[in-house]
Amino acid sequence: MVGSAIVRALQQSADVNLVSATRDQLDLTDSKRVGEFLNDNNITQVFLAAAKVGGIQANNQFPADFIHQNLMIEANVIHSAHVAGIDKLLFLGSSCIYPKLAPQPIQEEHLLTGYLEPTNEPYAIAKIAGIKLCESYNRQYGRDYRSVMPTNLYGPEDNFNLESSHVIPALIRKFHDAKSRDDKSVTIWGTGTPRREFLHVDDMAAACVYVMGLPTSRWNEVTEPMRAHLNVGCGEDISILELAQLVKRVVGFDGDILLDTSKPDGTPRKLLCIDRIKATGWEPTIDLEPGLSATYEWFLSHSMRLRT
Ligand code: GFB
Repeated sequence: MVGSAIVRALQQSADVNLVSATRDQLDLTDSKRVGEFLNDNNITQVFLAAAKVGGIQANNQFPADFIHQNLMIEANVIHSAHVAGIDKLLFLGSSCIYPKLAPQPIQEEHLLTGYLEPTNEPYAIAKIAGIKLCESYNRQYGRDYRSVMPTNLYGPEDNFNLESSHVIPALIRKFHDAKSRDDKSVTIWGTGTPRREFLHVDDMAAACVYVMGLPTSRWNEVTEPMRAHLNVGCGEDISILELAQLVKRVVGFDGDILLDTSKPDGTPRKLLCIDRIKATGWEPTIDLEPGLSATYEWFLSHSMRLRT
């Protein structure tokens, strides 16, 4: 989802020559192939958006896959970029790197100040390792490897599989299916009280291109004193029950919303402080309701392909 959005954003610049590979063409867990790819293609900048990702249940069920695949991808791409002499790289992390009970809104400085949320700790540890890889190649070799920490993302090309998806695609699919079947209710997971912040993936892609383009002096200034990572979010959060009511309205479902409290809530709140990136001049542009409507439109036009 994020990779395609970054490609769409980069395609708007005439002076960018994009080099990309599909998963079938290049397995990022294969260090030899990654090394050859980065070495042989005359690459000057790397956007590392690829990751093994999933919602709360997938993270909880497959912790080994989440930590192993993400560590492999990051270590291979970041190290091989350095070996290939590539000076600029942008690594995408996640807001789950921060402690479960971090003060809200969460500032960049809160990294490694407390325990992580157990449902996604292995994924979060891998993402923290990615930030530290970038920081270490900068310290030891003078590279300019930057990291951005997105809040929960949504939009076109999301995963709509109910077992492995994040909450927004799950709710779009649940309400759409319930409407098609004329069901009386839709069941959502947990207590509905956790709060999440959501950013449309096109805003995230714009932020990635923008951050990659910041002059080094400006990046250093805005990320002081860590010079490691920048949060990217929309600055507002909403409870899961409120989100469900919004998706219900966007999809046009008339029935009730039920709660399955046997499912985990995850972290109680995850709102990023975006003061630092805003100070550089970047702003999100897509509000949640129109963003959800556009994502539902995308789902409708791709629903045959998404029937899994
Ligand atoms: O988006 P989500 O799966 O991930 O769930 P996290 C967010 C909240 O929505 C949780 C609730 O409180 C879920 O219990 N929820 C309600 C649902 N109904 C549903 C549903 O039908 N499906 C899903 N998936 N959730 C993930 C991390 O955490 O966030 C990842 O596990 C990553 O590592 C990602 O960081 C951004 O926000 O809880």
